[in-house]
Amino acid sequence: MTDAAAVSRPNVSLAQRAWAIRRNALLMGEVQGQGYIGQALGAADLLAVSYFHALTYRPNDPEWEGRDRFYLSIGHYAIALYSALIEAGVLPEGEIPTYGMDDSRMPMSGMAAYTPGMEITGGSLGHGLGIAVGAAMGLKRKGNPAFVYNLMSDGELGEGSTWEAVMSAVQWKLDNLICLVDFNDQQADGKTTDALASGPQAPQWEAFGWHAQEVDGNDLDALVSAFDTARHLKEAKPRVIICRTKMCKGVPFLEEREMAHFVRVEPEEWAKALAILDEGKPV
Ligand SMILES: Cc1ncc(C[n+]2csc(CCOP(=O)(O)OP(=O)(O)O)c2C)c(N)n1
Ligand SMILES: [Mg+2]
Repeated sequence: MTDAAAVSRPNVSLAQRAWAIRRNALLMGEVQGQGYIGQALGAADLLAVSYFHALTYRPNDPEWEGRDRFYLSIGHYAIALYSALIEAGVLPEGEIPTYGMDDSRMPMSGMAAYTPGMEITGGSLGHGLGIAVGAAMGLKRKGNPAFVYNLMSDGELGEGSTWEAVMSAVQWKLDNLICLVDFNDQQADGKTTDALASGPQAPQWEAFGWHAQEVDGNDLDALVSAFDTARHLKEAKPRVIICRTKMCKGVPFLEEREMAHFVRVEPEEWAKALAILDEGKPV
Protein backbone atom coordinates (compact mmCIF):
# COMPACT_ATOMS: atom_id res chain seq x y z
CA MET A 1 0.00 0.00 0.00
CA THR A 2 1.43 3.39 -0.89
CA ASP A 3 1.23 5.95 1.85
CA ALA A 4 -1.16 8.23 0.03
CA ALA A 5 -3.39 5.30 -0.85
CA ALA A 6 -4.31 4.75 2.79
CA VAL A 7 -6.53 7.77 3.11
CA SER A 8 -7.99 7.45 -0.37
CA ARG A 9 -9.57 4.03 0.27
CA PRO A 10 -13.16 5.28 0.40
CA ASN A 11 -14.76 2.00 1.43
CA VAL A 12 -12.84 1.62 4.64
CA SER A 13 -15.18 2.04 7.61
CA LEU A 14 -14.35 3.96 10.76
CA ALA A 15 -14.33 0.66 12.65
CA GLN A 16 -11.68 -0.63 10.25
CA ARG A 17 -9.68 2.57 10.67
CA ALA A 18 -9.79 2.28 14.46
CA TRP A 19 -8.74 -1.37 14.18
CA ALA A 20 -5.79 -0.43 11.97
CA ILE A 21 -4.75 2.31 14.41
CA ARG A 22 -4.77 -0.22 17.26
CA ARG A 23 -2.76 -2.67 15.17
CA ASN A 24 -0.13 -0.06 14.29
CA ALA A 25 0.19 0.79 17.98
CA LEU A 26 0.73 -2.84 18.98
CA LEU A 27 3.34 -3.26 16.25
CA MET A 28 5.20 -0.19 17.50
CA GLY A 29 4.88 -1.28 21.12
CA GLU A 30 6.38 -4.62 20.22
CA VAL A 31 9.49 -2.85 18.88
CA GLN A 32 10.25 -1.51 22.37
CA GLY A 33 8.51 -4.21 24.42
CA GLN A 34 6.70 -1.51 26.37
CA GLY A 35 5.12 1.88 26.03
CA TYR A 36 1.99 3.98 26.14
CA ILE A 37 -0.05 1.24 24.53
CA GLY A 38 -3.01 1.67 26.85
CA GLN A 39 -3.50 5.25 25.70
CA ALA A 40 -3.20 4.35 22.00
CA LEU A 41 -5.71 1.50 22.26
CA GLY A 42 -8.07 3.67 24.30
CA ALA A 43 -7.89 6.71 22.02
CA ALA A 44 -7.98 4.79 18.70
CA ASP A 45 -11.68 5.45 18.17
CA LEU A 46 -11.50 9.20 18.74
CA LEU A 47 -8.44 9.35 16.48
CA ALA A 48 -10.25 7.39 13.76
CA VAL A 49 -13.16 9.84 13.87
CA SER A 50 -10.73 12.79 13.89
CA TYR A 51 -8.65 11.67 10.91
CA PHE A 52 -11.27 9.84 8.86
CA HIS A 53 -14.41 11.84 9.52
CA ALA A 54 -13.73 15.31 10.88
CA LEU A 55 -10.38 16.74 9.85
CA THR A 56 -9.53 18.34 6.51
CA TYR A 57 -5.92 17.68 5.49
CA ARG A 58 -3.70 16.60 2.63
CA PRO A 59 -1.63 13.51 3.49
CA ASN A 60 1.09 14.44 1.00
CA ASP A 61 1.25 18.07 2.10
CA PRO A 62 1.11 18.09 5.93
CA GLU A 63 1.94 21.81 6.08
CA TRP A 64 -0.87 22.88 3.73
CA GLU A 65 -2.16 26.22 5.01
CA GLY A 66 -5.82 25.20 4.85
CA ARG A 67 -5.44 22.09 6.99
CA ASP A 68 -7.25 21.64 10.25
CA ARG A 69 -4.62 21.60 12.99
CA PHE A 70 -4.45 18.65 15.36
CA TYR A 71 -2.40 19.44 18.47
CA LEU A 72 -1.21 16.64 20.69
CA SER A 73 -0.83 18.29 24.07
CA ILE A 74 0.03 14.92 25.60
CA GLY A 75 3.44 14.10 24.10
CA HIS A 76 3.43 10.65 25.69
CA TYR A 77 0.44 9.75 23.45
CA ALA A 78 2.72 10.06 20.40
CA ILE A 79 2.41 6.34 19.65
CA ALA A 80 -1.35 6.86 19.29
CA LEU A 81 -0.96 9.77 16.90
CA TYR A 82 1.75 8.02 14.83
CA SER A 83 -0.62 5.08 14.49
CA ALA A 84 -3.32 7.37 13.09
CA LEU A 85 -0.89 9.30 10.88
CA ILE A 86 0.37 6.04 9.38
CA GLU A 87 -3.17 4.95 8.59
CA ALA A 88 -3.84 8.43 7.15
CA GLY A 89 -0.82 8.19 4.84
CA VAL A 90 1.02 11.09 6.48
CA LEU A 91 3.73 8.84 7.94
CA PRO A 92 5.05 5.77 6.13
CA GLU A 93 4.11 2.34 7.45
CA GLY A 94 7.66 1.22 6.72
CA GLU A 95 8.98 3.30 9.63
CA ILE A 96 7.13 1.26 12.27
CA PRO A 97 10.27 -0.79 13.12
CA THR A 98 12.13 2.45 13.95
CA TYR A 99 9.69 3.45 16.71
CA GLY A 100 11.56 4.83 19.71
CA MET A 101 14.99 4.19 18.16
CA ASP A 102 17.83 6.70 17.87
CA ASP A 103 17.30 8.97 14.84
CA SER A 104 13.74 7.73 14.29
CA ARG A 105 11.12 10.25 13.19
CA MET A 106 8.87 8.52 15.70
CA PRO A 107 10.38 9.02 19.16
CA MET A 108 8.47 7.88 22.25
CA SER A 109 7.45 11.46 23.04
CA GLY A 110 6.24 13.53 20.08
CA MET A 111 8.54 16.13 18.51
CA ALA A 112 7.18 18.68 16.07
CA ALA A 113 10.64 19.46 14.69
CA TYR A 114 10.99 16.37 12.52
CA THR A 115 7.78 14.36 12.43
CA PRO A 116 5.27 15.15 9.65
CA GLY A 117 1.81 15.72 11.11
CA MET A 118 3.12 16.39 14.63
CA GLU A 119 2.10 20.03 14.92
CA ILE A 120 3.45 20.82 18.39
CA THR A 121 5.96 19.39 20.82
CA GLY A 122 3.76 18.44 23.74
CA GLY A 123 4.69 16.43 26.78
CA SER A 124 5.26 19.17 29.30
CA LEU A 125 1.67 18.75 30.29
CA GLY A 126 -0.86 21.55 30.49
CA HIS A 127 0.35 23.61 27.55
CA GLY A 128 -1.40 22.26 24.47
CA LEU A 129 -4.64 24.10 25.04
CA GLY A 130 -2.87 27.42 25.53
CA ILE A 131 -0.93 26.92 22.30
CA ALA A 132 -4.16 25.95 20.54
CA VAL A 133 -5.84 29.15 21.78
CA GLY A 134 -3.06 31.24 20.23
CA ALA A 135 -3.20 29.30 16.96
CA ALA A 136 -6.99 29.56 16.77
CA MET A 137 -6.77 33.33 17.30
CA GLY A 138 -4.11 33.61 14.59
CA LEU A 139 -6.11 31.63 12.06
CA LYS A 140 -9.23 33.69 12.69
CA ARG A 141 -7.34 36.93 12.22
CA LYS A 142 -5.93 35.67 8.92
CA GLY A 143 -9.40 34.68 7.77
CA ASN A 144 -8.34 31.02 7.59
CA PRO A 145 -11.43 28.83 8.20
CA ALA A 146 -9.45 25.87 9.58
CA PHE A 147 -10.31 24.32 12.93
CA VAL A 148 -7.77 23.77 15.69
CA TYR A 149 -8.23 20.49 17.58
CA ASN A 150 -6.37 19.99 20.84
CA LEU A 151 -6.17 16.49 22.28
CA MET A 152 -5.48 16.59 25.99
CA SER A 153 -5.75 14.16 28.86
CA ASP A 154 -7.75 14.09 32.06
CA GLY A 155 -4.50 14.46 34.00
CA GLU A 156 -4.09 17.88 32.39
CA LEU A 157 -7.35 19.00 33.99
CA GLY A 158 -5.28 19.36 37.15
CA GLU A 159 -3.00 21.98 35.57
CA GLY A 160 -3.80 25.65 36.21
CA SER A 161 -2.54 26.63 32.77
CA THR A 162 -5.33 24.52 31.23
CA TRP A 163 -7.96 26.66 32.95
CA GLU A 164 -6.26 29.91 31.95
CA ALA A 165 -6.54 28.72 28.36
CA VAL A 166 -10.16 27.70 28.94
CA MET A 167 -10.99 31.24 30.06
CA SER A 168 -9.11 33.02 27.27
CA ALA A 169 -10.73 30.85 24.59
CA VAL A 170 -14.11 32.14 25.76
CA GLN A 171 -12.88 35.71 25.93
CA TRP A 172 -11.77 35.53 22.29
CA LYS A 173 -14.91 33.68 21.16
CA LEU A 174 -12.86 30.92 19.57
CA ASP A 175 -15.52 29.05 17.64
CA ASN A 176 -12.74 27.42 15.58
CA LEU A 177 -11.32 25.59 18.61
CA ILE A 178 -12.35 22.03 19.48
CA CYS A 179 -10.79 20.50 22.56
CA LEU A 180 -10.87 16.72 22.97
CA VAL A 181 -10.31 15.36 26.47
CA ASP A 182 -9.33 11.71 26.75
CA PHE A 183 -10.98 10.94 30.07
CA ASN A 184 -9.54 7.49 30.82
CA ASP A 185 -9.59 8.04 34.59
CA GLN A 186 -5.88 7.38 34.84
CA GLN A 187 -3.00 9.73 35.44
CA ALA A 188 0.28 7.88 35.77
CA ASP A 189 0.03 6.40 39.25
CA GLY A 190 -3.62 6.55 40.10
CA LYS A 191 -7.17 7.42 39.15
CA THR A 192 -7.87 10.96 37.95
CA THR A 193 -11.14 10.99 39.86
CA ASP A 194 -9.22 10.21 43.08
CA ALA A 195 -6.98 13.24 42.49
CA LEU A 196 -8.83 16.10 40.82
CA ALA A 197 -11.52 16.23 38.16
CA SER A 198 -14.10 14.24 40.09
CA GLY A 199 -17.74 14.58 39.13
CA PRO A 200 -19.37 15.42 35.81
CA GLN A 201 -17.06 17.43 33.60
CA ALA A 202 -19.37 19.05 31.06
CA PRO A 203 -21.05 21.43 33.56
CA GLN A 204 -17.64 22.75 34.60
CA TRP A 205 -16.69 23.65 31.04
CA GLU A 206 -20.16 25.09 30.43
CA ALA A 207 -19.81 27.28 33.50
CA PHE A 208 -16.74 28.83 31.88
CA GLY A 209 -18.71 29.49 28.69
CA TRP A 210 -17.76 26.52 26.51
CA HIS A 211 -20.10 24.29 24.53
CA ALA A 212 -19.50 20.94 26.21
CA GLN A 213 -20.39 17.36 25.35
CA GLU A 214 -19.54 14.20 27.26
CA VAL A 215 -19.55 10.95 25.26
CA ASP A 216 -18.47 7.33 25.33
CA GLY A 217 -15.10 7.75 23.63
CA ASN A 218 -15.11 4.15 22.43
CA ASP A 219 -18.46 4.46 20.64
CA LEU A 220 -17.81 5.51 17.03
CA ASP A 221 -21.39 6.61 16.33
CA ALA A 222 -21.49 8.76 19.47
CA LEU A 223 -18.16 10.31 18.54
CA VAL A 224 -19.26 11.10 14.98
CA SER A 225 -22.37 12.79 16.28
CA ALA A 226 -20.40 14.80 18.88
CA PHE A 227 -17.79 15.91 16.34
CA ASP A 228 -20.53 16.96 13.91
CA THR A 229 -22.27 18.98 16.61
CA ALA A 230 -18.99 20.64 17.61
CA ARG A 231 -18.06 21.51 14.02
CA HIS A 232 -21.44 22.83 12.92
CA LEU A 233 -22.45 24.76 16.02
CA LYS A 234 -23.34 28.35 15.23
CA GLU A 235 -22.59 29.82 18.66
CA ALA A 236 -19.46 31.97 18.98
CA LYS A 237 -17.83 29.85 21.67
CA PRO A 238 -15.14 27.17 21.91
CA ARG A 239 -16.21 23.53 22.04
CA VAL A 240 -15.06 20.58 24.11
CA ILE A 241 -15.79 16.89 23.71
CA ILE A 242 -15.03 14.90 26.86
CA CYS A 243 -14.40 11.35 25.69
CA ARG A 244 -14.69 8.67 28.34
CA THR A 245 -12.39 5.92 27.16
CA LYS A 246 -11.14 2.57 28.40
CA MET A 247 -7.40 2.15 28.46
CA CYS A 248 -6.13 -0.81 26.39
CA LYS A 249 -9.55 -1.06 24.68
CA GLY A 250 -9.74 -3.99 22.29
CA VAL A 251 -7.28 -6.31 24.05
CA PRO A 252 -9.16 -7.73 27.07
CA PHE A 253 -6.17 -9.18 28.94
CA LEU A 254 -4.54 -5.75 28.85
CA GLU A 255 -7.80 -3.95 29.70
CA GLU A 256 -7.75 -5.83 33.00
CA ARG A 257 -4.50 -4.20 34.10
CA GLU A 258 -5.20 -1.63 36.77
CA MET A 259 -2.12 0.54 36.26
CA ALA A 260 -1.97 0.93 32.50
CA HIS A 261 -0.12 4.24 32.21
CA PHE A 262 3.05 2.58 30.90
CA VAL A 263 2.49 -0.99 29.88
CA ARG A 264 5.17 -3.65 29.82
CA VAL A 265 4.24 -6.70 27.78
CA GLU A 266 6.16 -9.97 27.71
CA PRO A 267 7.55 -10.98 24.29
CA GLU A 268 5.04 -13.83 23.81
CA GLU A 269 2.14 -11.59 24.85
CA TRP A 270 2.56 -9.31 21.84
CA ALA A 271 1.66 -12.16 19.51
CA LYS A 272 -1.32 -12.97 21.75
CA ALA A 273 -2.48 -9.33 21.70
CA LEU A 274 -2.15 -9.12 17.91
CA ALA A 275 -3.99 -12.42 17.47
CA ILE A 276 -6.88 -11.17 19.65
CA LEU A 277 -7.06 -7.99 17.62
CA ASP A 278 -6.91 -9.90 14.32
CA GLU A 279 -9.76 -12.17 15.43
CA GLY A 280 -11.93 -9.11 15.94
CA LYS A 281 -11.05 -7.44 12.66
CA PRO A 282 -14.13 -5.61 11.37
CA VAL A 283 -15.30 -6.77 7.94
C1 LIG B 1 4.05 19.47 33.56
C2 LIG B 1 4.23 17.98 33.71
N1 LIG B 1 4.14 17.42 34.93
C3 LIG B 1 4.32 16.08 35.06
C4 LIG B 1 4.63 15.30 33.98
C5 LIG B 1 4.88 13.81 34.18
N2 LIG B 1 3.79 13.03 33.63
C6 LIG B 1 3.90 12.40 32.43
S1 LIG B 1 2.49 11.61 31.98
C7 LIG B 1 1.73 12.05 33.43
C8 LIG B 1 0.30 11.64 33.71
C9 LIG B 1 -0.66 12.69 33.30
O1 LIG B 1 -2.00 12.26 33.26
P1 LIG B 1 -2.63 11.60 31.97
O2 LIG B 1 -2.04 12.24 30.79
O3 LIG B 1 -4.10 11.60 32.13
O4 LIG B 1 -2.06 10.12 32.11
P2 LIG B 1 -2.50 8.75 31.38
O5 LIG B 1 -3.95 8.80 31.08
O6 LIG B 1 -1.68 8.68 30.12
O7 LIG B 1 -2.12 7.68 32.35
C10 LIG B 1 2.57 12.80 34.22
C11 LIG B 1 2.21 13.33 35.55
C12 LIG B 1 4.72 15.94 32.72
N3 LIG B 1 4.97 15.24 31.61
N4 LIG B 1 4.52 17.28 32.60
MG1 LIG C 1 -5.45 10.01 31.78
